Amino acid sequence: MAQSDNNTLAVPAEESKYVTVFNDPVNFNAKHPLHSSWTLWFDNPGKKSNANNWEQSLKELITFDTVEDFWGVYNNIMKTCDLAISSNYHLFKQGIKPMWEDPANKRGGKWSIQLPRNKTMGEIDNIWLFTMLACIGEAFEYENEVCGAVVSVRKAFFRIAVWTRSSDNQDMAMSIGRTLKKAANIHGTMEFQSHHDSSSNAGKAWTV
Ligand code: MGP
Repeated sequence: MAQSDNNTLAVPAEESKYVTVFNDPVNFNAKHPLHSSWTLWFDNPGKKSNANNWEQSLKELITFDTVEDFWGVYNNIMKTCDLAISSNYHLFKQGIKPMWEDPANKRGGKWSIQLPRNKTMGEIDNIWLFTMLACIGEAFEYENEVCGAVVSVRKAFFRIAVWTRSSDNQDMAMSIGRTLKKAANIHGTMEFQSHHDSSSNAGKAWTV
């Protein structure tokens, strides 16, 4: 480490491959890049929505690619517990629309759990926060498999889901399900279902 002119410790850029706050401890303005850029979406489709017009209610809110910008977004949007019934937040890798029809999702599926609203009100904000942190922080062994995450606010429950790129590899799916449960401290059984089965209301595939 080098002693800079104003007596603060500075890491010369060539000594570290990462840009951290220590590269400029005076201005403290370095940002920590995420591996992927992520886009936050919101929707509240309402009762008149169906599979044909559902996309129209999707609103793209913001894209970020650093840790600091994630917190900037998180600290300035409404918490899940305060959202109106029928609302959803979708956090997806940039370029992937949070819908079954997107090329990245169309052969995929999702891990999900419905948590009773009355019992989960005090915990849902942290469960969603830690779900997002697991996604953007690449907690998953098969990171490339993860397309995004969704939190849904319904009259009787909150639903947390993580969407995957494929739905035919049980080992990969189980690994993601187990990691998600642990990272977000989710109690209860999560179910995996392919989007194809969700849209046709077919049975569940795997549980964790
Ligand atoms: P939902 O909100 O995922 O299910 O989908 P939920 O919470 O069980 O239902 P709700 O009525 O309580 O909100 C609800 C409906 O939205 C679906 O039946 C579709 O009509 C539409 N929809 C949801 N998604 C995720 C999609 C999608 O990806 N593509 C299309 N075309 N429609 C969708």
